[in-house]
Amino acid sequence: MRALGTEVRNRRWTRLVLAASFPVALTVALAAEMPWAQARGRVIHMAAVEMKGGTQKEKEPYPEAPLPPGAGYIKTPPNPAGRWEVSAYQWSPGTIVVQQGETVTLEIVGVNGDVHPSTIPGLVEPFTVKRGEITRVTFTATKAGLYPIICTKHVPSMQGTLVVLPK
Ligand SMILES: [Cu+2]
Repeated sequence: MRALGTEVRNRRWTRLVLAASFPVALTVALAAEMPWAQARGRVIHMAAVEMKGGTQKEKEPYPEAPLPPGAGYIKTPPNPAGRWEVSAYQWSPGTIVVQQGETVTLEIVGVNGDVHPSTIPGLVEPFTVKRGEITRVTFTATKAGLYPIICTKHVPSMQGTLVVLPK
């Protein structure tokens, strides 16, 4: 009786495992059926963002020294109410790590700034990220190393790093 009980429990357990793994198996099977799903490889989500901060000049004096030139930094002197602001355009995340030989797709959404003309020299053709839109950049990094992810408009701050780890 005891052995039978165990068998029934095992069968129930097997059924449960099969039921739970079915959606996973289905997803894998569907992904294999769709060439684009394979071609995209691992999807890495990124955003073009503008970090912003500000304060009152009475609390913190406005720093008169200019920031490095380029549209990446914006510093606004105190307004009539005494508030000043500073912002920096960046990629989020700023560092992307992939394996040598791995196919990945950067899926980039534009959040701040209207357009970001961009490039990853030596890896992909130039591309543009627009606010409210998704830009997908697919590549296979065959050579290990560090590659800059550059927005040519918001220099010098909007430069990330793509790390291709050696196999
Ligand atoms: Cu930009």
